[in-house]
Amino acid sequence: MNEFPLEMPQRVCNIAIVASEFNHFIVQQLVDGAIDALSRNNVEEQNISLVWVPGAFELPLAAEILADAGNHDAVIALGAVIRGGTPHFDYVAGECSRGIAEVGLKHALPVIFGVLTTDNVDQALERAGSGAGNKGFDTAVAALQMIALLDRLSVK
Ligand code: INI
Repeated sequence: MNEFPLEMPQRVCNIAIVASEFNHFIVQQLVDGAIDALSRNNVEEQNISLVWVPGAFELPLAAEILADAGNHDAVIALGAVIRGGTPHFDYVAGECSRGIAEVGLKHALPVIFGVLTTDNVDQALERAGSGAGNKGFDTAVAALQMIALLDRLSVK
């Protein structure tokens, strides 16, 4: 049996983070968590690009541009869509997740979905806490694991 367990990459990785300004006080914590996870796994700041967009709806377009540029090993999309905050929650959250998935499949690149979709601010804050309770941290780990996997599967 050929098994491919989750591993970390054994090379220099270039990572792009796209983050939405909407609900900035939550998203900044996700960004901090992602950068923390990257630096704990030997990704240097000079190899991280951080791009801000107005809201989660704009994340797929920015992710597409970064993926198309071809100089990043993964794109991490971070945002917070809160149901209580908008009557068009379903449109924003739905289009965002669909678009992010589409970019990843189009480019065969890890494009990681780190967008919180919650009923209220308290739930979002719970998932943007420190360490393991931070979705940004988790998504950065997932990005690195996917880079290592794609390296081994030789699909890039
Ligand atoms: N964008 C978010 O990232 N989160 C939200 O909760 C949100 N709400 O509540 O509306 C939101 N709206 C803005 C949207 O993402 C776009 O920026 C806007 O519609 C312009 O295209």
